[in-house]
Amino acid sequence: MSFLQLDTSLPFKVADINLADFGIKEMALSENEMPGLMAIREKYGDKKPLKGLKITGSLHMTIQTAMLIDTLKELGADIRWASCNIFSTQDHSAAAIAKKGSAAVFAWKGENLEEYWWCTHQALIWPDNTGPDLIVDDGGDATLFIHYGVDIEKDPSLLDKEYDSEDMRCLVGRLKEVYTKDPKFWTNIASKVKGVSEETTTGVHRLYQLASENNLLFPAVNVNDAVTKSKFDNLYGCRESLADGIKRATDIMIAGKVVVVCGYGDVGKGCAESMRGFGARVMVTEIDPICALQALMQGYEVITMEKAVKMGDIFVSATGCCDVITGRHMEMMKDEAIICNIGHFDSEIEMSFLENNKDCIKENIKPQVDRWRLKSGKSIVVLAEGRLVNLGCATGHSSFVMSASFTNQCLAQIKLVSEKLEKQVYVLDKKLDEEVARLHLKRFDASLEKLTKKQADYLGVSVDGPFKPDFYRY
Ligand code: NAD
Ligand code: 9W1
Repeated sequence: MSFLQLDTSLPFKVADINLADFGIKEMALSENEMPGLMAIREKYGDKKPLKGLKITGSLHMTIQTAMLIDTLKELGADIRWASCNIFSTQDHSAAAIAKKGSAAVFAWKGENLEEYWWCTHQALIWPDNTGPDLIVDDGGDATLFIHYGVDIEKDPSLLDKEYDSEDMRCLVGRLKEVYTKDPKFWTNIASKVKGVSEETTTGVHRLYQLASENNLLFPAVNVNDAVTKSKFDNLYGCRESLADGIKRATDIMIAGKVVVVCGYGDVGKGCAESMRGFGARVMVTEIDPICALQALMQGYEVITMEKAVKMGDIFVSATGCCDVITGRHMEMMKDEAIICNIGHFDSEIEMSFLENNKDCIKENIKPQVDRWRLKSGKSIVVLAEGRLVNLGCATGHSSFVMSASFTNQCLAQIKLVSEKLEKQVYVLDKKLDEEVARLHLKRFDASLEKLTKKQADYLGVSVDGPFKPDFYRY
């Protein structure tokens, strides 16, 4: 197998370095919307808690991530970066980071998988052939790289296995090359890693699995489950980016339309509220009686897909489940109904019904917008090929949302270097969660009540928090 050669002396690889000034201007514009990150710079800029530490990042190379990188840099870190997704890089952001010299960055929009794993590898190894002290991971690929490298060094027969996924074939191809040169390479790298902070549900899930099998090679911090991360991602993020995606794709008027939101969890709650805000009549489908009742208490109609399919003008899946909008549903929909997904990245809409069916004819309107003519002669409009509409048809979450998330990342990195930790998965203290929220209050004219000693005793909490018990759900 031929593959892309590692070159640790390369300062960066981006699509177009000429986009840097645009990226730098957008970064400056985002400062006002990323108050958490700016406050971290202010608070720790002098102390430099990450001084001399090498950080590998594997996270969407966007303007918001560029702001995270510059913040970690200001805390003293020496940084290498790759995107965690082949499509999510904003090329002007990557160029900005390259030109500023904030990090050695290897990322461009539209990498192939071979290139993707080369970029991740490039981000993991420094010019002196050492690895990171710390990892910022989103989805777990940088963590996987090291862990699978070590697995192979313990059991080289893994190199000769057949791998189903193209991702694994690319990764193992690279690991094979490393193994023939140095059969202890990743074991040495892993022994020096102080820890990883993980951004997403999927990545966190992998970490708990590793920990439960006693195979976690370094401490990990679960950033995903901070309230100031997950609520912003799921509820407030999607509440704004769903409409952005639908409108950029179709320019449709939402007022007066019937919007069917499938799933009324955090994402569904945000989507329903947003669509109602535009003047749509919103209907909800659910399987869970508690969430269904919540939808009713907000004044939404709760019905089955069976009934909803005939009424909806716009369908939004937000369940995390599979086969939520099926071919059978599509056939019953009104002519020109719009269908989109903001939940699980590819399982919610049965795209195979359209794609593998000679009676369904695709007419591409523009990138990420297709009109499919069905057997009945009626058409439906499918956004982002059934994948995430807020990423495919818009640009993901706003800076403010990402600021909350990335402020947690910074605090997680500081935790990893300032505490003695076991090879386990930790969550951030509730007090830090409250701190992240507090830093974002500064963007507004908000001032909080302060508990007296008597009131604190009355509530059974300390005057300076945490203010809620561990099991509290926000
Ligand atoms: P959640 O578990 O809070 O909500 C999902 C809801 O869907 C639940 O209430 C569940 O009962 C319901 N549900 C499950 N199967 C169903 C079905 N067949 N029909 C109707 N309802 C059904 O999860 P969440 O936080 O709202 O996240 C939902 C999905 O959105 C996840 O896959 C998550 O990864 C994804 N997500 C996407 C983005 C984005 O930017 N696009 C951001 C955050 C989360
Ligand atoms: N993350 N900076 C696409 C984003 C892909 C993406 C993805 C975000 C951000 C959900 C993170 C086309 C940014 C990211 C812009 C973009 C995500 C996947 C962000 C929203 C999550 C699988 N997941 N996210 N901004 N692509 O918005 O880092 O425009």
